[in-house]
Amino acid sequence: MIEEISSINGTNKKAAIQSTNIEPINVVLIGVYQYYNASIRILRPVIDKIKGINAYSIFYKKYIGNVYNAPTAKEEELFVNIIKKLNPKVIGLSLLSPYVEICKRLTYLIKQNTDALVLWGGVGPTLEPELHIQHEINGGADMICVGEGELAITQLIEAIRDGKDYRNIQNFWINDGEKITKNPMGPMIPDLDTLPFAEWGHKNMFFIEHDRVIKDDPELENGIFYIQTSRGCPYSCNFCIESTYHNIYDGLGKRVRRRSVENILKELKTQLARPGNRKKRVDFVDEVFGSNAPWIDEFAPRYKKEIGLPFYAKYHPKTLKPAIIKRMVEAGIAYINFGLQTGSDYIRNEVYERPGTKAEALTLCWDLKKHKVDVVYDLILDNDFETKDTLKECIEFITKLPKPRCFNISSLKHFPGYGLTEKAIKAGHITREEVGSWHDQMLSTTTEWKFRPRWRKRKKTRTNQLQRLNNIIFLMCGNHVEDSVVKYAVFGKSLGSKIAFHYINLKACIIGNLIGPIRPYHNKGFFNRGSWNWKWSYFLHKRRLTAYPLMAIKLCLSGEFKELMFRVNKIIKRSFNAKRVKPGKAKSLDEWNIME
Ligand code: B12
Ligand code: SF4
Repeated sequence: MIEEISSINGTNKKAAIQSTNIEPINVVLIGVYQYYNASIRILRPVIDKIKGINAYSIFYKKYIGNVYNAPTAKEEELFVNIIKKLNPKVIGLSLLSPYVEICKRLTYLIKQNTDALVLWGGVGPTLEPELHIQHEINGGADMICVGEGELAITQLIEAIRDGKDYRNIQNFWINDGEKITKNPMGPMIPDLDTLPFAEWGHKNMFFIEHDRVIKDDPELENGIFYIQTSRGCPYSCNFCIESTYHNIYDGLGKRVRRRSVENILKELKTQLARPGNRKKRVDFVDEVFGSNAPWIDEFAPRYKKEIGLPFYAKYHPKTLKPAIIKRMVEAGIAYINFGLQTGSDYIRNEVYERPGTKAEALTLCWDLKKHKVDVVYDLILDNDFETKDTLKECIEFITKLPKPRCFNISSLKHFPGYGLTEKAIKAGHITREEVGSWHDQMLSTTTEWKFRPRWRKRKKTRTNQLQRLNNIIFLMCGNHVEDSVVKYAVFGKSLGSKIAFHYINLKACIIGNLIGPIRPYHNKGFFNRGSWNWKWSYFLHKRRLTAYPLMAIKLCLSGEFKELMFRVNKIIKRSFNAKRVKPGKAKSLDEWNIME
């Protein structure tokens, strides 16, 4: 079946259309709140290669960490204008669990303004198909795709083009208003090399944000090149989607699939050879980067020689064996990211069902220090299963980590259907209704995603004392307090310790509120030292008018004049070329239950 996709990819569409005089059919794919969006960037070229089809993609608003930027009336108007103009026969939306209300609204606008068949696909429908197929939930979408979409959508579009019945295509569920047809899932794509590369800067792309539409792909201006070299993860931590995917995809093929080194390098070379290329680093967004010996033995020397850019990769601590670290260093890794997630073996093994011990993690961290590899650790706070003892264990554990320490701290989020969510419901920490609330999901994956210290407990942290310990961990992870002070405050029994404890808790709350959540950056260069980068990036984000001149001074001092010119040019272009539109009022999150 994969050969079918490859053969489709190989056809010369334009020539084929001319020879058969087919009137091209337009298809639109929509990704919400993410300009990178791997699924849309891969699915559009898959569809576009089908004979007689013109595929377009709309990136409806971009994702900014910890900010919720609701669509404005103007943005909706721009969206409607595009779809009316393209008049597509099929429109596909890709969504994560939190974006149901946004997609429901878009579906409503599509149905009001076109006759297109509307499909929903992505993580949300794959996790909870029974819910997403309902018209009350999806605002009238006709079909959902459960699981991987490349083959299913190819077959669907071909059937529609040829006027054939499309109701029995694997992976699709159909709601025709009277009955729901549920087709079984087909096998996963065994060989990822057969897929097209994620595409950047195609003329059929539209980006909607800040009350305007942009046609030039903003991702091309980004200095980092994102690339996915695999799908799936061998582990099954119960706070992660992989724990559910192992069940959903059971029996449908090998879950972890990795592209060949040749195929990955080819994609990188193609992108880096683009005129005006600005990529200075590569970010491998795989859940767990390659650790298979023959693969890494080929990847490391070839990447160094043929690409040579510093890169980031994510691992599970268990997969980071000394031989792999050596290879990664050879290849030129800029930093490795992996999850410590907790400092307690009980929380890791029993609550998160994640293998490994803190002793192993410490050995690994010191090994990486020996190899001079920068690391960003992931840590989960606001976990409703933590106790005073487990949080104290975590504090002690952090003090043992090599310095400088760089953390990425999240606030635990219970996604529908995940193993940990079921555990939390059973333990009475959260109700099924709270998990199912799209409104809360949107909040918890935007403004509430990163941990922020709080003066008073939240429902998740249960007691004020647990909240304070969480706050103090935040302060340590942001490098705002000496370990000796924390040890004295947390483990001491004296009155002085108690005072110190409340003092550092207060400091965490003030810093957290003034500077915002921790932004993880490695520690090189003047502005990137310790907590400096965190403050600097938040400042940049919040106070642009002051930040721009400061950034210009920084670039002048470091002699990056070309970069300075590029940025000045970009700001001028953005300000003067933007169509002057009256800004539409953004809806508040509470207004998102809307169908009129
Ligand atoms: C890489 C990644 C990122 C990247 C890029 C995200 C992106 N949208 O491309 C970055 C770092 C930016 C990121 C950010 C976030 N992420 Co993320 N991310 C991932 C990761 C590891 C892989 C996603 C991916 O690219 N997969 C490869 C693509 C090709 O697969 P796919 O998206 O599933 O699409 C296939 C099918 O679903 C289907 N399909 C998809 N769309 C459509 C549409 C149609 C019409 C059809 C027919 C089919 C179809 O076909 C596709 C190809 O086969 C996943 C984990 C995972 N295994 O999914 C988490 C994951 C998606 N992320 C998650 C979260 C929570 C986030 C954030 C909200 C975190 C945050 N607050 O910062 C943001 C949200 C950003 C956003 N708005 O998209 C959660 C989502 C949970 C949920 N239940 O919804 C996941 C599942 C991880 C987890 N915690 O379990 N993420
Ligand atoms: S190792 Fe990472 S990607 Fe894999 S299951 Fe655990 S959290 Fe998810």
